[in-house]
Amino acid sequence: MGFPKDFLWGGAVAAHQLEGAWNVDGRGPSICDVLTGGANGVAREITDGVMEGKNYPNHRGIDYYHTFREDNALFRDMGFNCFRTSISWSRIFPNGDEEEPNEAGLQFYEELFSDYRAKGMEPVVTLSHFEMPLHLARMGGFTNRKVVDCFVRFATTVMERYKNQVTYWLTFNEVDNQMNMHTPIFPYTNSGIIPDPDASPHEVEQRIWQAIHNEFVAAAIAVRTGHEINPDFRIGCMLSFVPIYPQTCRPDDVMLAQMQMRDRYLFGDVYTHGEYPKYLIKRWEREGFDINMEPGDLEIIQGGIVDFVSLSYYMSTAVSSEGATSVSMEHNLKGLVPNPYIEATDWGWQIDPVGLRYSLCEMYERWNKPLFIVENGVGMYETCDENGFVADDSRIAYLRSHIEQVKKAIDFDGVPVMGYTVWGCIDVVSFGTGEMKKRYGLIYVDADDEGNGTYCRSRKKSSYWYQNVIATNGEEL
Ligand code: P53
Repeated sequence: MGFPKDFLWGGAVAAHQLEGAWNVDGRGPSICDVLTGGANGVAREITDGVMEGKNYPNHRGIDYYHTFREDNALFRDMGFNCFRTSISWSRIFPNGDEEEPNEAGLQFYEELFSDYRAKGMEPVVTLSHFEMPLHLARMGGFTNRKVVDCFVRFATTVMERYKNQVTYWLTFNEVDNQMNMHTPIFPYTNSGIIPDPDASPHEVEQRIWQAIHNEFVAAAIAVRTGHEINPDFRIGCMLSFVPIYPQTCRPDDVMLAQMQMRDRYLFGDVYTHGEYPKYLIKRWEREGFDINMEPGDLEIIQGGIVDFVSLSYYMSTAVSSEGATSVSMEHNLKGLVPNPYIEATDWGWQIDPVGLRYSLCEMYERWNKPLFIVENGVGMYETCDENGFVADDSRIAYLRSHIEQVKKAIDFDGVPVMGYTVWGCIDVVSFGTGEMKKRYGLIYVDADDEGNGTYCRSRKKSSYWYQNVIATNGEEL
């Protein structure tokens, strides 16, 4: 009963949100380096290159590039047995389309991964976490087929180089998140599409579908190549899982929720079944989308089935067929309504621990693959008390209630869950808003949105709580 003995417990981050050192040791600019800082309710701006006088929080991150040994010691002290981070593509291929990689970038991750191992943490590595070299985004991101070749070269290079250091790989972070990006909430899509104000909504959607197809091909090649490089590799996809509930039992509400869930399910359907689902093919035909596929693409997709499915889980949403106002800026789906049964964070993310168990059951019963929760956590405003301590009891309550539901999914429902990593286990730059003050960490970082502060680290109350959770393998919550 309870969590399996080899359960992976740890934390999760992404290169651009914590490394900083954006232009050192040969690194090229990534798309995240031209994103300004936003605020709660204020979208980030994407600028045409780095502009004088603007605030680019990802340039500094929390300087993990220089502090990783000390930070990793804190993670080890908490008892993490795994750690999820991503490789910054533009450290390895500064522009993305070079023939040869940047050795200094490869060297950095070699040192980083060996430090995790030395401290007892299994690295879990995302190949592309919301970023690509800026040059590739300017070429159209994944709408451009050449970017598939660049990605494959990047993926092959790093999987070859780290074949004895890394076993767990994830392809594209929250690949499904781009389905919400028809709205100008995110300044670009995670497939690297920079908005074009002259494009019609139909053209925008056409580009997104093309990028998605190209990413499916790229991911499938990475899965196949990875298994050739090391048959012990376990390679997964990564989905942002936000279940959509019908607001009422009105049949139209139920149907609407099912239709909107397809925008999430379609990714896992392709990654685990190796083919496009019928409902998607029908939709492309009906809505006049014409996806350019090269001969052999469908076979490639068929041959690249993932070993496991990883997910982020933060919240659930609800929809009404009568239409309503949006409850969450980041999830500006049609017909979204507030769920009166649950509370939301200051950023409007609706807290729903049961929704995590519901999601795990839905995903496993649909896809029949082991699941890995690689992000879960809560963003909050926080300040230190006079002793420099953050007593983050509400974060403990959030994590406890979610881990309880994971336990039920394992014990009661029989879902094979491989691991659980807390998002932003150390305070990092928020992806959505660029803020430092939207904090997820179990470790506090003394820095503000403008980059002022000592950047000193200190453990919050939740870090001691989580340490005990790991030490008891989830028995004491
Ligand atoms: P931030 C929206 C909805 C769900 C997950 O997000 C999301 C987003 C993006 O805003 O992204 C993931 O920092 C993502 C991380 C991100 C984290 O959730 O906007 O994989 O990079 O930081 C939390 O509060």
